[in-house]
Amino acid sequence: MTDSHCPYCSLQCGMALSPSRSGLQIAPRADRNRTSNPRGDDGALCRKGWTAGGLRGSRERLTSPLIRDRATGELRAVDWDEALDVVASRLAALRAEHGPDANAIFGGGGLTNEKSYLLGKLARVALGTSQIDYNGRWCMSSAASAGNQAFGVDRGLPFPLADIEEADVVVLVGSNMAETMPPAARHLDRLRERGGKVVVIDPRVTPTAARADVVLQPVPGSDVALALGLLHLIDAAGAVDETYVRERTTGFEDVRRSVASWWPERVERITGVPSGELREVADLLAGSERVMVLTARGAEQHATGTDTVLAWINIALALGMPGRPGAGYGCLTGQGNGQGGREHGQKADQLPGYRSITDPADRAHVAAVWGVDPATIPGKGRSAYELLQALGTPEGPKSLLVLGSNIVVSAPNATEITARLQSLDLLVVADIVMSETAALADVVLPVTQWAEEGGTMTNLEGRVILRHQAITPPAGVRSDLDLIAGLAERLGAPGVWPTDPETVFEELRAASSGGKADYAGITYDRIRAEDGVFWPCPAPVEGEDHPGTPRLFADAFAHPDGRARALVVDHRGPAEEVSADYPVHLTTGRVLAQYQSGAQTRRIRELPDEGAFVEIHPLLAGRVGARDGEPLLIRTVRGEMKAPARVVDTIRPDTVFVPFHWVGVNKLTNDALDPSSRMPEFKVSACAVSA
Ligand SMILES: Nc1nc2c(c(=O)[nH]1)N[C@H]1C(S)=C(S)[C@@H](COP(=O)(O)OP(=O)(O)OC[C@H]3O[C@@H](n4cnc5c(=O)[nH]c(N)nc54)[C@H](O)[C@@H]3O)O[C@H]1N2
Ligand SMILES: Nc1nc2c(c(=O)[nH]1)N[C@H]1C(S)=C(S)[C@@H](COP(=O)(O)OP(=O)(O)OC[C@H]3O[C@@H](n4cnc5c(=O)[nH]c(N)nc54)[C@H](O)[C@@H]3O)O[C@H]1N2
Ligand code: SF4
Ligand SMILES: [Mo]
Repeated sequence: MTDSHCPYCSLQCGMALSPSRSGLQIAPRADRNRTSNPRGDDGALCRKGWTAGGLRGSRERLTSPLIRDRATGELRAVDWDEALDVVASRLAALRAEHGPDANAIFGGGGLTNEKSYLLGKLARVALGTSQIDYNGRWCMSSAASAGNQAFGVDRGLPFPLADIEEADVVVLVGSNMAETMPPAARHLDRLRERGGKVVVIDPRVTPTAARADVVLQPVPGSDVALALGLLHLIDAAGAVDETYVRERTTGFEDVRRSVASWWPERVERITGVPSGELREVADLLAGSERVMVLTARGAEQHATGTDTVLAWINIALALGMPGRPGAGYGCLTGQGNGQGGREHGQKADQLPGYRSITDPADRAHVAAVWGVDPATIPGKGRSAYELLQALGTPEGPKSLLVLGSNIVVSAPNATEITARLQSLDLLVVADIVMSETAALADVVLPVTQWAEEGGTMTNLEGRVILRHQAITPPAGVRSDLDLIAGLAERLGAPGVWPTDPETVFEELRAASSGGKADYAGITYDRIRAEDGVFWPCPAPVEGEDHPGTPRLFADAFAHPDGRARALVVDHRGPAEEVSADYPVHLTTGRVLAQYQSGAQTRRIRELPDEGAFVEIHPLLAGRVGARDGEPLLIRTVRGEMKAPARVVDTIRPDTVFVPFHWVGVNKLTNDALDPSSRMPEFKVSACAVSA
């Protein structure tokens, strides 16, 4: 039996793995050695976790590098040396011809900390390119931007997930936790058994909403107005914690003035939420000792996502919650390493440990660890969507190396982005299966998957955990670390390029030391002994280990003056308003049994693979002549798709919902970006629906 964690979402449920004749045996793993801060998974797994071994023996695994034959256009098997030689020489040639930014990298929030770190180093040291970003921009980047602005640091949850049970009220804004991290929803049930209340804000009555006490169903894209209206009522009720606001925040008086005109009837007109329901929630928040606000993608995946999160942080600050036990604000990050993957340098503007690529002292620190001159580290590059949009254009990169993302399915405005990928001189994809993106590549590199390698992940709570290798990989695959080091060496990069995860982690510790996400005090041994360590965890002082930091903000926020910033935001609404031609709101998201672009889960036989569908209310279905199970045509200005109708009365009559796990809906989604996080507006566009 080997200790590991699930290959999928940010809950990173504990697993015990053992090899079996059919492949891999998986069992949930109880929390060991733990008297405080138990893991958020409650010792359980969801359906995806239980069946994750299905890819082990699968014939769909890639087991040989492939190169596209220029004459026939077909992919043919080659050995690793040939594949890496070809990639390295073409990267070098593109650099020689067009400069270092001709080569670009796209990473993923599912990669281990070690891989994210080494990928960032590959870009800056081996390729000298500024052009690296990752799919985390699709995910929680608006919450990250808001957290940095308001609190001075971005750790999704500043407290362990099980703290939910200590709250009096938990507000879930755009989270369908019961389907997207099912074991975590048990904390909601226990909170309610204790008499606590759950509020869900979602245009759909989801399985999560079915477990709530109050459900608000705003029109997609109207969350800022809703939050402004709640703060208006909280202030009117005299429920602002004036001492907290005075001592622990700045800017609150401006915020207070800015919500003065957001009376409930105005909010009702914009959000469709009856003013009585808004008052009910405001009263609940105003009268509770411990309020916890949690946002997820429904709140964040908008061109106004950062503003929505800031507006909710203002509510939490007004009530005096951040830093109080069992209360505060947090973001439920999504991908397996959604937290760690955003800390160690695969972002366009970032160096390891949350260091800034534009800060001279940060550059000097990391350059010393890498053994290079700080002047050789490039500056800030393009954000994910802007990077993809620039591919193959005269000013843009000519090559892209993809690790850990299936762009063809998951990027917004996907038809245009797919055309950009096809226009490249060189597309290299490292994957475990032939994803829709790998199928377009010039070179495909087959890599190991989670149980076949080791490495650390940082879960949604900021808890750094360790996956151990449990089984031997199939012949012909190599780890991402091998691949990165193999390219770096062929490119003649300076410094060391270890391929053993623990050795890479030792270098990451040094690079992050003194940064905001400080991992210097975390070791593989400590993670093993403690079943996870929370960052920041600085290096030992006088031989004394730092305990790690499960809870932030008890005494101070991370801004130099220790205070949180209350920031004024205003309602702008969706980038694309409904019109006579496109009268319905289209929103997108997830179902329990599929994960992300589906590259992994659609290949697991035990999981239902029903294809995309359109959730539609009976009233709207009646108007367009749609019948349950029969095909519907959905169009936006960018594209169209057909999928069967699922007629349900749990969705607003002015909105349809389509899951994104199958190719289709992202041909329709809007690529309008949030001005500060550069997050695309996946969660609302204007569409036309016909039978
Ligand atoms: N089963 C499953 N679990 C997953 C994943 C998966 O693919 N499948 N992916 C993981 C990842 S990476 C992530 S990021 C998380 C995502 O986890 P969640 O954020 O919980 O998932 P979503 O379904 O994207 O969106 C949540 C809800 O937002 C609602 N919503 C849509 N528009 C709006 C709006 O304008 N305002 C509000 N308030 N709500 C709105 C949707 O109806 C939906 O129910 O899940 C993780 N877990
Ligand atoms: N319409 C719409 N679109 C969305 C969203 C939405 O809500 N609506 N959500 C967005 C969000 S939150 C996210 S996070 C993205 C996710 O979308 P993607 O970025 O496409 O993420 P995955 O589908 O997880 O793709 C990961 C790929 O990497 C491969 N892989 C897995 N592990 C490894 C590894 O260790 N190494 C390597 N090299 N490859 C590996 C998998 O097989 C898969 O092909 O989608 C976004 N797109
Ligand atoms: S909740 Fe997430 S981490 Fe846990 S088993 Fe399911 S997919 Fe895996
Ligand atoms: Mo995500």
